[in-house]
Amino acid sequence: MKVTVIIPTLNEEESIGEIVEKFVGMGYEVFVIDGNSTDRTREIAERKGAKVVIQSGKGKGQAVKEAFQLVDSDVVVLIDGDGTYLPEEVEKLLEPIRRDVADHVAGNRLENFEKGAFTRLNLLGNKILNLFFRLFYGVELYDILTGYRAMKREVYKSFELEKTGFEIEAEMTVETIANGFRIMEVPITYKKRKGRTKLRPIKDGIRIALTLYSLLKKYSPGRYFYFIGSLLLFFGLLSGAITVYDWFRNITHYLLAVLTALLIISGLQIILIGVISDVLVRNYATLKREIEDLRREFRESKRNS
Ligand SMILES: Nc1nc2c(ncn2[C@@H]2O[C@H](COP(=O)(O)OP(=O)(O)OP(=O)(O)O)[C@@H](O)[C@H]2O)c(=O)[nH]1
Ligand SMILES: [Mg+2]
Repeated sequence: MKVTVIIPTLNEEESIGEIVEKFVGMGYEVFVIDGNSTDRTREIAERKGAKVVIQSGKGKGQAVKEAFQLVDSDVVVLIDGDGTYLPEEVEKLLEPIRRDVADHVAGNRLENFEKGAFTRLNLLGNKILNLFFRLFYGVELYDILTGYRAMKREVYKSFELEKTGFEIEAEMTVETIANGFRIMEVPITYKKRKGRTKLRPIKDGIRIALTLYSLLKKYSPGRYFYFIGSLLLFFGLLSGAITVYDWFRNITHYLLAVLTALLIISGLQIILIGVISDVLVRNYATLKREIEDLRREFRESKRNS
């Protein structure tokens, strides 16, 4: 199993050296994708034995996406270059993949983090976004925004990533489950960052929340449509109640009656669209998963014969 460690960096000279050194020491290939750092990040990474490429665009998301195109290993490990994650814990992420119980393993930071690793705002933001994710997606994950994960080739090559910034973590999580792959979390250590943060908590937090809602269309369009449909239905029933109530009092609302019909009919139709698209998406995910299984069996039987 060939493993490549991908590290997106932007001005991380204080921490990048140690991370690259440790992974190279363990025998892994290291690929640093840099966002045009103005400090010594690239120089240090190269000296410690990493392959360094400057990303063609902007943002962590764009960098990760580009790295996935340039790398073609059986497994990639993605880790931030700020010294918050421990290279020596990489086996924890790789072990479920080796045992073939998961296709994507995410390091959960929220169980065991060093004091000061999260600001109060970041911790709260993470908890809210994860809760939002569990409610809307119905998948039991507790740290969807972690920066330490391992993925099989099938998974990272299947991504159709669109976001260029810090929404990328949410996008990778959703794409994995939408494509029918098995994702699991393992607890990892999370330390206080060296160097300066690139995250703007409020702005990026809102972007991540909007991304999670819009991606729902892809994973479970049903839930996306139920929300809008129920809203129309609610107002339709409300105006209907007023119309009928007044009709008994000998007041007739012609316009309101038309509006009621429109709201109720379109609300119900949108909900129905939701039901249909849910069925379609679910079947598609199952189909994709089965094709993957077949492909794997085929490859294995070819290898054995
Ligand atoms: N290539 C590239 N890397 C980036 C860019 N922005 C951030 N990064 C890297 O992505 C990783 C995560 O960024 P951080 O600033 O640590 O964001 P965070 O982990 O969400 O926030 P903190 O809790 O402050 O650490 C770090 O290794 C950054 O250097 C970018 O535009 N391009
Ligand atoms: Mg960080």
